[in-house]
Amino acid sequence: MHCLRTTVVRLWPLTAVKMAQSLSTRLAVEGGLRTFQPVRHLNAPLASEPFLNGTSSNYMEEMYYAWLENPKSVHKSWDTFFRNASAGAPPGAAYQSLPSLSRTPERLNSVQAVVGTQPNVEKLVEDHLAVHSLIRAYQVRGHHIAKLDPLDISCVNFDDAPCTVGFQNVGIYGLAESDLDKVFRLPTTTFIGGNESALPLREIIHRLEMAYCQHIGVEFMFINDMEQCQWIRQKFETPGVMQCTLEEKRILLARMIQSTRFEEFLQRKWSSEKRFGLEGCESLIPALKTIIDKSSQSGVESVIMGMPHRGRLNVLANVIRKELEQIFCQFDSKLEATDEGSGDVKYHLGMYHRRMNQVSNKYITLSLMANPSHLEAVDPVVQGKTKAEQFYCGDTEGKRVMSILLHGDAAFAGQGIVYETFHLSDLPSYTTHGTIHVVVNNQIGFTTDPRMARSSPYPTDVARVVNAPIFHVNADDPEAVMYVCKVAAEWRNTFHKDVVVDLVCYRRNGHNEMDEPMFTQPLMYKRIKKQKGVLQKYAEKVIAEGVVTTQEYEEEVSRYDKICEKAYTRSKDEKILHIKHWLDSPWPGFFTLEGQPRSMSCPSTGISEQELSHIGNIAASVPVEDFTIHGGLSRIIKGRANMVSQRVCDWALGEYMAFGSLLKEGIHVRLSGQDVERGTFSHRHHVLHDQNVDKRICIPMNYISPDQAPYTVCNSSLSEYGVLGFELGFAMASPNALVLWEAQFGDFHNTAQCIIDQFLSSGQAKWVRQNGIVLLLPHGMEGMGPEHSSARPERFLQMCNDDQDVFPKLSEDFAMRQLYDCNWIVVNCSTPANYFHVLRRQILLPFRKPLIVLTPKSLLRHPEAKSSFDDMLPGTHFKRLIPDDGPAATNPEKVKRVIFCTGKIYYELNRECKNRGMDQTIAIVRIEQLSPFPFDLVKAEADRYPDADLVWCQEEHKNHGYYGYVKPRICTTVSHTRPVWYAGREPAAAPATGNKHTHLMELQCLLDTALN
Ligand SMILES: Cc1ncc(C[n+]2csc(CCOP(=O)(O)OP(=O)(O)O)c2C)c(N)n1
Ligand SMILES: [Mg+2]
Repeated sequence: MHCLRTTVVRLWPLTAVKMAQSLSTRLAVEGGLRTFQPVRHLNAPLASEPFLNGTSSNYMEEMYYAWLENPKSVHKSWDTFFRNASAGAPPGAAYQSLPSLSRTPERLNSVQAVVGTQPNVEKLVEDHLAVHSLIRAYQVRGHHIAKLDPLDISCVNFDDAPCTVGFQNVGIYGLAESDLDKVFRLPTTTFIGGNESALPLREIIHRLEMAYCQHIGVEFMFINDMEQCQWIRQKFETPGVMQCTLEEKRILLARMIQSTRFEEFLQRKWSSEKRFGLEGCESLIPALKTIIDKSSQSGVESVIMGMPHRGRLNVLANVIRKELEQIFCQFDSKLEATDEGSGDVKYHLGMYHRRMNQVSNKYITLSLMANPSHLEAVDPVVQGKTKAEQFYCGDTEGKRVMSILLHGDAAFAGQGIVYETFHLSDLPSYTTHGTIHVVVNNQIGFTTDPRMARSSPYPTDVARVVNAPIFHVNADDPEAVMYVCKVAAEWRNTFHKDVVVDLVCYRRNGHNEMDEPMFTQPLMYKRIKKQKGVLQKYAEKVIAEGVVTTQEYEEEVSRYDKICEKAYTRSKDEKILHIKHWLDSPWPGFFTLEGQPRSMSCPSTGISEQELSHIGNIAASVPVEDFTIHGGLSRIIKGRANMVSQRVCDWALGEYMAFGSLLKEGIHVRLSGQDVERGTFSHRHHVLHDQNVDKRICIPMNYISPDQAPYTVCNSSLSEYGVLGFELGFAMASPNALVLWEAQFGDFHNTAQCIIDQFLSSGQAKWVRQNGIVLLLPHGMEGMGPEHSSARPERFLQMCNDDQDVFPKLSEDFAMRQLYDCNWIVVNCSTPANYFHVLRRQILLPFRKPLIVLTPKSLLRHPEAKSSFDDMLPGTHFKRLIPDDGPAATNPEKVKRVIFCTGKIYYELNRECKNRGMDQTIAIVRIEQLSPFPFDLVKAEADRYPDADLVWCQEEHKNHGYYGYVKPRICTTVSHTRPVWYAGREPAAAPATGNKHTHLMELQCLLDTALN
């Protein structure tokens, strides 16, 4: 049963012993790094220093770290103390009072001027230390006692002892009530004084409570950068800094009206429809608008947003400003969509809109990315798209394009992708230079309360890993919300780092409007029923303040209601639904005005001899002077030069040719993934490292031609979900870039399964949005054990949308039509030339489809897996199927068996077949493009050998690999007139054996079956 929880407020300073313990640990850890030896263990001795007590230890810690940085930055007395302490002085002996501290007449006079007649200097120092400690305690833990929860049932549970703060409890800090009216000098680490450098203790406490313990709770003291901490202190401590102007209040009220009345309107018109309303967090709308206004004022021209279900329609209507009738007609289930594809529910669709920002008077483009139900999955996609837009407009510092991510409290804490996305935030090839995160913290996730949903006190703690400040705010105080949003936007604009706004609110209805929350949260919902709406509360406040009159307020309400009513009437006239109108990433110019491809053909993907040798020579060179490469690499480069002179390519060189030629044609190429720069298998070496100069690198691919497009190759963080999502987002921004993500080994793609299922395979069907991303999945059964062997092609093939039972109508443009109709392309190339062609085809196609390439491991160095330049010249193209080109093909009537296969097994089959002298009677046919299935070419092969057995051979186990996909399609091709036999491993649970010997036995056995 849900029970009301009260925040246990805690502002304990650390006790002296605790402090000493922590300090001693840190000294021990850091001592080695900072080279002062021997490390003194300060545990007991520190606690017994005459002047140290609980109240001064925080202060001492500050002094200590300052001293470590620069001994001159602290007073001489501290310098002496820390020197003595670290040199091992016995307890009580480290401290030496200095003449300057106690005896200088001027100093004494100035101190006495502050505190009046102070007979005891030691007491004076102690009291100041206590006050400084108190100030710091508010800065660190003021948010523990801020009134953040509109319902006052917050579940935030800090594992500290309970503590009372306020005037009556200063004793905890070693101060007496009689000290309240004494004046204390303020440290430079606070701004509560405004223009004053000293204040009475009573006023100090009052101001700290105003800054840190009202409706805003600021978490920032974990930030390592002192300048950033000071910046935040200034933003929240400066007296009067949070006050709004009359104009701001009026705008805020109008926005609160829009937000609230929009939900009410939907509720009135469609009371039984799910919409995941915003009731209980209506201030989200003014919050986002404030962030956008502020950012636009500072020069941001494009904002890319990602958000979950809650309040999405409201954001579309009132933030992005989608036409209301377009939103309303989505509620009409009878409206038919004109566009291809299966569409999506209204609270998943995206949107793109450019408009004038009224506050900044500048144009701004807002886009909300379409997303699946899978919470937080859109986060990296938004970041990738943002990065791409920054890249294309040369915005290297994130000043013109930015992202905003919205989150639910349960999802933010629970979904690992949040963490994975945060870890991209500061990486050079992935940073978007600061994201503003807004959490709709309604203190519940569906039916689960936070006590059961997370182990951290706040749902936002994950953001601490990247030193992002976190502003918690009571969402029932719209002015406080406004203020933190303003600061968040300024923070992003100043430091270009992530920041989190935690809107602590509630959810007035159930999870959706049909859901009964009282089943599971009875007390919470009894409280919510009594809770006055935030608009009503705010309207009463501003009317009482005289900001607006009741009449003005009511007029504004009815004005907005009328806008909704009119749009509702117009929505009735809509006859058809255009999913295209909900496109989040249009590609102007790429399609016709009707959204169709400009042609249905693909030119030859070959390139000229001259170009092949030029790119080959670049691949075989170090194009900068005085650059020492590793000896092993010199050999590789020499090998490349040899290949170029012999007019052949291996796999890496084929890839080089594809990338280099596209770059030369002005197509940006971006290759990202774990260790892609060198290549997991040490074959690629796209980034050369000077062996003598640290961090000096050279990327020869950027030296192909002076007017080429830039090449980006980037080793990524060790995340598949995050990085694949990011690259998918990058590929979304423009059709004129080849964006590739490579898995370290193909099977690791499954930790990114959500991106594959929800975006790649089904994205176009749901959101009429194409994407040309390429997935490179190294794989192959080579006795490396159950992992690293299979890229799980069966998973990709199972999701292909072509019909296994229908032999398609063949036409001249059959191959293109098939590609146009498919949801993605799956290939397994057996030659470098074919790999080269398929990569180039990706760009030369007049439309975009995701391309899944099952790439090889052993073929990277296989002497036979080489291609002649002849196969890459103008007029050549990607081969969907490679027929047998040996003796079998010359005399097809002699052929007894046709073995269809794909990828590396071809080389094993071919060798074995030749060794056994069976190449006259057995034809081996490679299916290079598995999906869409080359029905036409397979039919031609089957017809060529009419009397032959048909066999599918694969190295994977029977329930894995390609068999399940290929067999029914071959059967359909031959109209079920001939059986398709299987040669491969037996069904198994694991993708491969862990035993090398067994592996070889299995291989021999499958080759025997195939050839026997
Ligand atoms: C990855 C994922 N798992 C489960 C769900 C099912 N689900 C939908 S909403 C929801 C609760 C979300 O809670 P919260 O993030 O706090 O957002 P709120 O609905 O409270 O705004 C859950 C579990 C989902 N959509 N996505
Ligand atoms: Mg929630």
